[in-house]
Amino acid sequence: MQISKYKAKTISDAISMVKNELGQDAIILSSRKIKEGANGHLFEISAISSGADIINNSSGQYEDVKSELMNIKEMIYILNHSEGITDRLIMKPETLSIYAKLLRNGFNEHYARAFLEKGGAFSNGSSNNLKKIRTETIKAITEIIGIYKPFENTNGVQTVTAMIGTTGVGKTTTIAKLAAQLVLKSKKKVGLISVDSYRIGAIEQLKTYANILGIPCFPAFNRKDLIAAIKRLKNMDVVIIDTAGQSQYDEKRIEELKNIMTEDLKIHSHLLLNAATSEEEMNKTAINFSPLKFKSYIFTKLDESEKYGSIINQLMKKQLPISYLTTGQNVPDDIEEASKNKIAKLLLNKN
Ligand SMILES: Nc1nc2c(ncn2[C@@H]2O[C@H](COP(=O)(O)OP(=O)(O)OP(=O)(O)O)[C@@H](O)[C@H]2O)c(=O)[nH]1
Ligand SMILES: [Mg+2]
Repeated sequence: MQISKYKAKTISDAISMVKNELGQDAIILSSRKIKEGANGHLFEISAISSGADIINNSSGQYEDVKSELMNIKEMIYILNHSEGITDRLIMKPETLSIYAKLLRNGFNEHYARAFLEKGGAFSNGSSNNLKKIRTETIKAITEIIGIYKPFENTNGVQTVTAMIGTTGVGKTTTIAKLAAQLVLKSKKKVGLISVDSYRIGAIEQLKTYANILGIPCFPAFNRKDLIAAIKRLKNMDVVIIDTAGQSQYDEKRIEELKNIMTEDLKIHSHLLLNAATSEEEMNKTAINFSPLKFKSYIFTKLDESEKYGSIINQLMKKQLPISYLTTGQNVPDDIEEASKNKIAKLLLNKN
């Protein structure tokens, strides 16, 4: 195995030299900053070509070495895509590993950098305090997470909420979970309304849950029906309105829903977003549903998502509190009240 060393004024130049000589798949073994007299600092990289026979199958440590190499390869990829902060990242391995974790978890690159910056990762003299950088970065992330509890401390005032969101995001299932918990655990009187003028039989799914719980459930096809239904449920502590799934691109239908759930009815809407959807799609959904002035986000299907950075990306674009997280198809168990701790854990548990 031939280890080659490359020196250059910047890390990017040194990486380019490695690639030119050893190929795109070269493996970087180490990097360091060295002092070079009057010329100032230089970076030195030790590397080998990817074909080098450094893995001895019979050593018993094959898997460890392989996974280490995968990590290094990923780090090189990240460094190559970190224009502007490559030098700073490579000199602080701990910072690089937090950065990699955030990117792997779906954080938008710019936000990941901003959080690291806020965590003091790039300020002078902080290199000796890497644990602090990690703690401060996590703090910077959790600071932007707000929590909303739609059904807490209503002091006898009726809460009327509506679940809105795209088709199939989990509105009806989430309402069933919430209604069950409110009825069974919090001993609240709950009534349901289905506002769905598009699908014949749309109310059946909701009614099935309502029947199991022994709570009232009414359909409403227009504003007049809705007002009448709310009136019939005036003795309930909580009214939850299910809405027809809208395509996030169908602005006309979102406008129609706005004309049914008019502002004077003081309905608190909550937008459900599938945690697995792309950053762009999620944001487009939030923008297009914004005429309904929703009060919080509910992130659904966390169990189907491998990345949770999208939650933070969305908060960075439109900052609103989070009320619930849903984690599976089981009614009523697969729902959790949102909490900063829970979300921070989700975000940083990735290897
Ligand atoms: N894996 C998983 N599936 C879920 C979750 N929440 C809902 N679902 C499933 O997603 C599918 C659609 O759920 P619904 O509650 O009918 O969705 P909806 O938003 O009411 O759909 P429309 O009324 O058609 O707009 C069902 O199969 C649910 O069981 C969740 O947290 N995780
Ligand atoms: Mg539904």
